Amino acid sequence: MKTALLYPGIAMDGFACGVRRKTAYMQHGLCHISSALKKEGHEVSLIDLRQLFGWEELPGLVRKINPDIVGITMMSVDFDVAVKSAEIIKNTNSNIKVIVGGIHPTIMESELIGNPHIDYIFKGEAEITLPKVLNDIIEENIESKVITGDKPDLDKIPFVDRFLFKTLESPWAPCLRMPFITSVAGRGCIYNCNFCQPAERKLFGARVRRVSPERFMEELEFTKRNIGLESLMIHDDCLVEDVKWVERFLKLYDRKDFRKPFVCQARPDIIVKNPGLFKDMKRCGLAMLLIGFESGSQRILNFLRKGITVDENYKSAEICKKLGIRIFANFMLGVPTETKEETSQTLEMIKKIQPYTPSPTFYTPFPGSDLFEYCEKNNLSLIKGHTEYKRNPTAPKIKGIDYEFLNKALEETTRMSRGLRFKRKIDKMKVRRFNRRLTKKHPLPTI
Ligand code: B12
Repeated sequence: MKTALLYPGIAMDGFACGVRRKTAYMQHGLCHISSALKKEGHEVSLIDLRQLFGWEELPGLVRKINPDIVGITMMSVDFDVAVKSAEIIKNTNSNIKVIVGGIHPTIMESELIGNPHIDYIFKGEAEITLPKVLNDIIEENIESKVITGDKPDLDKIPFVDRFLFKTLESPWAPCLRMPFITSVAGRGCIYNCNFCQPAERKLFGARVRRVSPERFMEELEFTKRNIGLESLMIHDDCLVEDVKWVERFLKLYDRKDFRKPFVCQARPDIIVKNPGLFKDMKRCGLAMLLIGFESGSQRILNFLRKGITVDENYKSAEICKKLGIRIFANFMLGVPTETKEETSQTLEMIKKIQPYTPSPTFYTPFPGSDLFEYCEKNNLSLIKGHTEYKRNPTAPKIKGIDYEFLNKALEETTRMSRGLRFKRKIDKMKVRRFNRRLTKKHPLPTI
């Protein structure tokens, strides 16, 4: 069977953003589906809207690929683009079956069920179930419009298909070198923050499943051999939650030919409880941690069910500074019920922590989360359409929040981060020099 997988991905930066290499992340969900389908002998192509210059290119591409089925992935922010893509595909060839999957269809089936251009809604993970039902979908042997996927054992599925997206991924931080790759070691999150859960539990289940450190390392070696690997981002929501997993991984990664700079996400409480682990990570290449500090107010942290304290925020930052680990600091401004005094406590925290990269965002109620339900129930949301489901601090999100005040707060954080501009500049220069030397010896691979 001929399958085309469609990555909508233009809601943030528009058409052609991938051509300009502004955003060149691969989408791991589609890439896993690709390898699972190829293993069963199906032909798989990609339609990456980020590589197109406008909607007018889509029908021609669909005709050229001439697939039996198109699978579209979607986050909430992708909704409009995904739905429009489905309509164009059906108008181009009404025989093509259109199936949507990913986080948004899993949690918001009701928004898609009546759409005449969508044949099937896929909920949950696809590697096991989609290859099994593909023929039945095409032959219209499935009665229900909704299909639910079984959860795979991550050690038993093929490596993610890194060749599906035809571009190399772009390093987004000054301390990361080319070739840069992203990776996902596990699915699910044990924490219960109300700005995220229960959406992820609905998609991946209550328990976290992780690939074994051995298999993860095998995949990195395979990638290094076939694409090259000079820096790595591990996307997991909270990789460091499983200390034993990380310790085993470090043992395997701590080799002269590896020890490449890597970044991952962490929680302040875990850093405070396990400083030794982070020391080892730093020795093995940890270049930067993306830390969810979220707020400088204990009341807001409790309101968010984050399960951390203001004190842990400060202590974890101190530990990272001592160890020489760069901090990419995530903060939320304008959480429902937040007062100006509480926002100021967050600003004070950014000022004191002096992160390498401060990343303050405007709290955004994402569908599928308990805080989204709270905003709906209390009529607090100012979000008018799906494309506004992004936390970039560009538009008001919550009623009762003074966004003029928040914008001033944002300006202040930019001023505050000037101190570290020099450090970022030096990193950039060093990495540029490294990339130049490397590409002289070995030109960057093409996929
Ligand atoms: C990596 C990541 C990113 C990366 C890369 C994004 C990318 N291109 O994939 C970056 C940093 C760029 C990013 C950006 C954003 N992200 Co993000 N991201 C993640 C993260 C941490 C991992 C995604 C992943 O790879 N998962 C592993 C793969 C294997 O799972 P999967 O993609 O869900 O795919 C499986 C199933 O869903 C299903 N499936 C998926 N697609 C399809 C399609 C078909 C046809 C079928 C049958 C099945 C199917 O099968 C797959 C295999 O089993 C998730 C959280 C998480 N743990 O999943 C958040 C998450 C998806 N992101 C989220 C958000 C909000 C965003 C942003 C909007 C944030 C912002 N700036 O405001 C942007 C939007 C970017 C855009 N679309 O342009 C939310 C989405 C919530 C929602 N309701 O939409 C999540 C869930 C985090 C959270 N809990 O809040 N993100």
